[in-house]
Amino acid sequence: MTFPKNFVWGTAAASYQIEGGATADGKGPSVWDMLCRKEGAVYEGHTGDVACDHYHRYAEDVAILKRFGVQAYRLSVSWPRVLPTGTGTANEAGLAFYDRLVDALLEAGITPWVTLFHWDFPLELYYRGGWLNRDSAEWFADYATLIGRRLGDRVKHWMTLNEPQVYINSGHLEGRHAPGDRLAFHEVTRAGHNTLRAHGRAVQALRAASPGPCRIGYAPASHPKVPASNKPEDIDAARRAFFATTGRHLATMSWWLEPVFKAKYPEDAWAYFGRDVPQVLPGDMELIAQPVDFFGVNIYAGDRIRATAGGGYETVPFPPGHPRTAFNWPIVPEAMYWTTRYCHERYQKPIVVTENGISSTDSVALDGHVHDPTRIDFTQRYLLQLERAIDGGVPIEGYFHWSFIDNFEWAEGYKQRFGLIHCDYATGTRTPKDSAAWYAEVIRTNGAALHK
Ligand code: IFM
Repeated sequence: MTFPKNFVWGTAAASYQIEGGATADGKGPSVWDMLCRKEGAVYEGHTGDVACDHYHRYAEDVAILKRFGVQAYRLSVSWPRVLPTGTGTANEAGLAFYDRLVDALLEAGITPWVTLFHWDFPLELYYRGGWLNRDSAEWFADYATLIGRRLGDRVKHWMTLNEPQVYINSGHLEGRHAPGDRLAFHEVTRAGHNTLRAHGRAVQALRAASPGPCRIGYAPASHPKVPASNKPEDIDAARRAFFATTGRHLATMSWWLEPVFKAKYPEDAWAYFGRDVPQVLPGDMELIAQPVDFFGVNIYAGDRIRATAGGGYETVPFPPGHPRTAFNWPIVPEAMYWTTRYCHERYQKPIVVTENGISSTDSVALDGHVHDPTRIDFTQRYLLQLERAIDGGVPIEGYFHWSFIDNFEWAEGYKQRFGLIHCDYATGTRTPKDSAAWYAEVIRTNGAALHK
């Protein structure tokens, strides 16, 4: 009943969601800077222009992470901050910011885990076709080389892409996320293929640029499916549902996992998408399937699945009043157990939970504190299920709570608060929530506090 001795306890955030400094020191615009200016695209017209002003307040933020005993911090680099037009001449001031941040973390005894791409795609490259352009893989490789060379002496943990499901599907098919497009489906699969090629090229580039050994992973979203009962047929039904293709979209798991871990697209999707599948040139699948060291997975909500007569399965609706987050996502702690288990069974990679957390309607109370019992309860339940997976033999190396601090929740603006630390966006004041102290105790006891 214990987490392994070297288990990594972390928190996570991403550049556009917290940094602000949208035009500071030569930063170029990203597709999110563009989308935020489009009327109606983001809740109440919010933007990431200032966000938590982490660009200027990073030292204070690192001090807070240290105070709560956080062992590792997952950050992302803003591509247009370091390469304002996406390629070509680097912006020294932007690179210097990540130097300072990484140095401050190391100085505080916190291991930086760096994601290369968490959705802030350079606007200039979007005008050159974005992910639809086959050259995007080379643009991304050059960016990866730049960052690997600059930070690789100090950063040993990398992730290439965060949740391609979301920026490709919501950004290019549904138009809800940047760049806000509603493309034909064959174009969406092309964009997806190129971003997967970019992942492969980035793995190669990071390995080549890194001065010593490093660990490289990938952080897709998950759409957890949990069995409605412990009956073997329901467990198998949930497994099949988890890996299945169910619609003409790319918000699935297998489309993003099979190429990376098995060098092929899933057969069911390939057959179903028909003429809309991407053109795969010789060498593409080998490139996409560059060996990675860990499988990062982001876990939030989930569906309950049961087997039906005749070998099918169906989703079991939640009963009325089932607990939900402020985002209205159902709370399904078993998602942690089944997702990590199904992913490990199939791909046999060490797993890191690169995101997990809850949005709630937190505010500073009269007593000056932020009381967020639902976050504590949510995290405790999910972590107990993670421990159950570890006990069951799944090699899980770490857990990153999303998020370190309240931040810009994409199309939802600042409405959703996911942080362990409350941010007053008008003043920038940081107030640790009750959950931050609770999580500190979980970290300090290597998970034993979960049983109190
Ligand atoms: O805030 C996002 C994050 O950027 C990607 N994963 C899900 C989080 C919560 O929606």
